[in-house]
Amino acid sequence: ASRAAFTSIPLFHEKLLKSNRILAVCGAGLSAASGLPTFRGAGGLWRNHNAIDIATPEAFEANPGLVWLFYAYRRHMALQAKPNPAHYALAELARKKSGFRCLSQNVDNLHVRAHHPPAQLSLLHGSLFSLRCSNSPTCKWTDPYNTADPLCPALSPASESNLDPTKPLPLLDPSKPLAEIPASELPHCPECKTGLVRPGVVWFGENLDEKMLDDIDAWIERGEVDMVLVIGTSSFVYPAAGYAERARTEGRTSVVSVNLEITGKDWGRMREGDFGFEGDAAVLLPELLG
Ligand code: BJW
Repeated sequence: ASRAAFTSIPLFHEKLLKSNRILAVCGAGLSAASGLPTFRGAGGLWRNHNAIDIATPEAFEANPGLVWLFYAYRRHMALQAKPNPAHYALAELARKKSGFRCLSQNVDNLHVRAHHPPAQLSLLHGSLFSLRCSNSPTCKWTDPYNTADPLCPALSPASESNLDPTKPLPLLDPSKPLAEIPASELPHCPECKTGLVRPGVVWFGENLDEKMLDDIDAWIERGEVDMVLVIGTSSFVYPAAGYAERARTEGRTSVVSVNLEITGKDWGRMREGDFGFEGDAAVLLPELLG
């Protein structure tokens, strides 16, 4: 197939019209237009730390104060951010197509705030606004929805941030020392009293929710998938990165990439019936799904 066929909006609309079993796999690029930075590439640095290195159980173990400041900052930013037209377009698609299911790696709660039907949404990597005990699974304490900002007095420097990139903030200036927060000043589990409270997100090496994964597997195995939308993700991180190929049935499933940047390698991997739309998901999705 030619590049013209891969990028044809009329051909995409023709396929979408005939599709009901649709899977979307979303990543940080979906929320970029809401002002929230992605992990890899520009914006993937927080102070002089690589965001990826902070998103680990080892980092939390070594310096929970630093990791909490990062998450407190992300909670604060996500609370200020608003869902963008791409989140609304996906929520609308869910209402139009009963067979649509959205898997999102994003933890910013913007799908929920765009009223995405919950039964058609799986938050693969958890949520910034759920809390659990770092002794889990031994200690079962969780707080499924907590938007306190700041979460505790020691984390208040993170709540002075704003979405205006023209106003650099002391917290984000790597030349300004970061307050060292002792573990004693961080919230502790109200149940076991010994564990630190931690964000309810999934870090590298941690398991995703088993029931959710079983549920996704069952959905994929239930029947052939008409279309997989891969939106704003670098597709580096598993299991999310594997779902497009897992759900593909040769000759039936269209895999559709929506990304600010589609590489030569990505184009090279496309098969007949696939699509690639390069640009801001917040602009493209309303046009594609509307
Ligand atoms: C735009 C845009 C615009 C920008 N419009 N587009 C199989 C093989 C190899 C390794 C593994 C494997 N299975 C599991 C592993 C290990 C590991 C893994 O995948 N490692 C890889 C690095 C290879 N996976 C895990 O550990 C997972 N656990 C697991 O599988 O448990 C079982 C197991 C463990 C160990 C071994 C084997 C099995 C857990 C993964 C958890 C990931 N956690 C994080 C942090 C979450 C909390 C938080 O948010 O802080 O999740 S890391 C980070 O990466 C975050 C993201 O959700 C995730 C994905 O990033 P995403 O969303 O793709 O963002 P970016 O920045 O990478 O890309 C943005 C994209 O948007 C770019 O393409 C831009 O071009 C684009 N873009 N602006 C459209 N406006």
